[in-house]
Amino acid sequence: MSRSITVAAAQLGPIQKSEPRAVAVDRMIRLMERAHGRGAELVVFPELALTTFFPRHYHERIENADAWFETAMPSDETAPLFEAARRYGIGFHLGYAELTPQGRHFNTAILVNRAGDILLKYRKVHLPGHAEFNPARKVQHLEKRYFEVGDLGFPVIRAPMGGVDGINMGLMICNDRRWPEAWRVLGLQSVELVMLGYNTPSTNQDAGGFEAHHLRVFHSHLSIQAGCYQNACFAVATAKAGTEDGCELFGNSIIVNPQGEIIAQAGTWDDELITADVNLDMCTLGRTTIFAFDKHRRPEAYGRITAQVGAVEPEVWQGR
Ligand code: CDT
Repeated sequence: MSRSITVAAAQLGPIQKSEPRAVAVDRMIRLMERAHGRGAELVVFPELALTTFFPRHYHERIENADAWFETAMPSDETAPLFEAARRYGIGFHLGYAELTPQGRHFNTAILVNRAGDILLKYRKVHLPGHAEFNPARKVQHLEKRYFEVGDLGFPVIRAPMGGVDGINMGLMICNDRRWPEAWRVLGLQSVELVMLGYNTPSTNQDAGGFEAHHLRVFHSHLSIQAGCYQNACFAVATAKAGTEDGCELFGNSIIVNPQGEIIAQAGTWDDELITADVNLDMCTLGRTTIFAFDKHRRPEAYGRITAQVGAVEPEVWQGR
C-alpha cells in the first residue's frame, strides 16, 4: 500500500503588533479550509504564528512580555484551530510562545492530529539573537531574553497522519534548520517528515556588506535541502512573511523531498498555501544506501560534536 500524504505549508503574511490572536486564527482557519479543498491532510503553520514576531520588541521588565505567551493549548482563542482540524479531518503544526504553569518560557511547536490530539511538542533549542537591548541594532532580536533553551531534545513520533498508518514525524523551529546536528538527531530517529516554521528578517544587520540580500533565502533553502538529503526525509518549511511593524521577513516557504529537491515553493510574501503529494517510501533509498547510518556512520570520530561548543584553533605546523 502506498504511503502517500498530501502536505501543505500555510505561509502567513505579516501580523502587526496591534493585531489580536483572533485575526491570525481566522486567517489560519481560512488556510485550513483551502487546504481541505485541495485534499491536504496536514498543514504546517509558521513559528510564533499567533502574533507578530514579538522578540523584535524590547520590554525592560521581562514579565511585561508575558502577554505574547500562551498559558494553555488549546485556549479559548486557539480552540477554533483544533475544531477546524476535526471539521476538515486535517492535522496541523503550530508554532507559539509557551508559558508553563511553572513560569517557564519557551518558543514551542506542536503537532496535532485530525482528532485534535497533541501528538508531539518541541521547544526551540537554537535560540538566535541576544538577551539585552542592543542600541547598535535597528531592530532587536531578543529571543535569548524571552525564551529558555528547549528542554525536550529533538523528538520524533510515529503516528497515523492523513491516510497513512504510521509516519515518523519530527519538529524543529526556524534557526534550528541551519544546524546539521538538529537534522541528524532527527535522522537518527528515522524521521520521514520534518516540520518547521520560521520568521527570518530579509536583511542581516550583522553582515557588514558581506552577505548580499538574495543570500538570505539561499541559506535558508540550502540548509533545509541539505538536511533532507543527508537524512533521507521530507520537510515542510513555512514562513511568516512580509513587513511586520516596519520590519521585513522573507517568505519562500518550501516543501523538500529526500533528494533535497524543492517540490513546492511560495511565490508571495503573504498568506499563501502550497501543497505537495509526498510518497514516504521515497525515504528508503537514501537511508538504505549512501546514508545507511548503521553501516557507515563513525561516531568514534565525532567526539567533538558533543564534547565541545566553540571551535578551537588547530595545531600549528612547526615546519621542517
Ligand atoms: N526566528 C529565528 O530563529 N530567526 C533566525 C534569524 C536570526 S537573525 C538574528 C533564523 O535563523 O532565521
